[in-house]
Amino acid sequence: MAQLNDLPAVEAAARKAVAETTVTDIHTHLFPPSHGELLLWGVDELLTYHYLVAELFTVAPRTLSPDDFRKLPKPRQADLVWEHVFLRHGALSEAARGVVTTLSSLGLDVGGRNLRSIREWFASQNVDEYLAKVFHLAGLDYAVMTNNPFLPAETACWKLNLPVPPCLRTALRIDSLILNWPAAAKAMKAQGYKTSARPDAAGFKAARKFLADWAARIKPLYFAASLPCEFRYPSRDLSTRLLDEVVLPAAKELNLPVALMIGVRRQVNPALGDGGDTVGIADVSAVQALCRAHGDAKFLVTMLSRVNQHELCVLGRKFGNLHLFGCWWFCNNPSIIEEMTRQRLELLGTAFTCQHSDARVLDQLIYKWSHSRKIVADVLAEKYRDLFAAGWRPGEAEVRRSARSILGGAFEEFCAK
Ligand code: RAT
Ligand code: ZN
Repeated sequence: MAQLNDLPAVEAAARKAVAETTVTDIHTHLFPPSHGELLLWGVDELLTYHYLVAELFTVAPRTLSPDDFRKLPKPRQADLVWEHVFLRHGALSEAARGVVTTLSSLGLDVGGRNLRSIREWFASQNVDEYLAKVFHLAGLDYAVMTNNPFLPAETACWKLNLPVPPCLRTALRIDSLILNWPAAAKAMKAQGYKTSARPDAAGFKAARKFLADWAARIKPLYFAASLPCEFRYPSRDLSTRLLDEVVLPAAKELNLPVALMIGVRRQVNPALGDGGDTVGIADVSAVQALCRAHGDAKFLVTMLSRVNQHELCVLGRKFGNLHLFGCWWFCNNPSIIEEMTRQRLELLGTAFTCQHSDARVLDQLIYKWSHSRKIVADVLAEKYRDLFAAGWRPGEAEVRRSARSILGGAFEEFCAK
């Protein structure tokens, strides 16, 4: 084993390992090209990402209302974001810089600020080849999609058995099952399951069958739900019964983890659509109670509020059935990624997943991963420097193993448990 004998060599090895390791992106909103318009890609989709639409309305003239904006064709919406966020206000936010990184990495002259020529380049791309190119540039083996069996637009595609490239894996999204039984029951009923708005044993049995059938069809890596900051467990809400009597029994039976993304406060400004959600401080003891009450289930957890991160990290040390992942949504900013990654390494070693992209637009994989890799490399180099100074002498392979662990290896190990 090649030992690294001085401090600069150790640091360099950590940076190289993060730069070169293949990443597994465990939560995205991508779709296979065969699912048509569900897969978003290209410069107009990049510019109209809901993070940027929300930013537009912090600087747009009062004469532009979100309703009027929504009625415009996509390229016109993109023009408005380009004009107000990028040209007039300088593109400094993480979401705006991300567009710049992405276009530059594709070899486009974003510095020239010529949106028309950038659009022409995208118009000449073939989506399948482009997908392969993006995965190559981002350095990913695969990305996990978000597949919602309660949405007809998505289920219709799965029922056609369309091809899915191996770089896209599935996750079964079940928010409405946990949070809105009447809506979930209606959707399941429309697919032939014996459910009704009344939550009862027969309906729950049908719902478990629904999950098992969809799991057999799309072979998900996990079940997933994003939950409000008010989420409590146990509680008198129906969500506790649905977790205890439907979701967790199905997950245990199939040996699938349940991913819980906790802390969103939905639609504080509904006019902004997807951009209208915000963050609230959530209750980490709900995760504690779940891990304890269901020791035979596995939980992948990320939380949205920076305030919850330390408590969650400590909890990650207490339960082998809890795996922390990602710097979610409003935490996916350099300053917070750095803090969270350092905190997690200090409390958990390498038994966590430091990031996921949450990409909604294929091309975003490029910037989300290049920005995150840079920060993760800095933190890992710092930690190896400190470890070397303390007297440990790691080899290159050991450093590479650590990098891979926090960028997908630990997730795979947890799923395989
Ligand atoms: O990050 C996002 O794009 C959010 O809108 C949500 O999709 C969130 O990640 C979720 O999965 O609920
Ligand atoms: Zn998401």
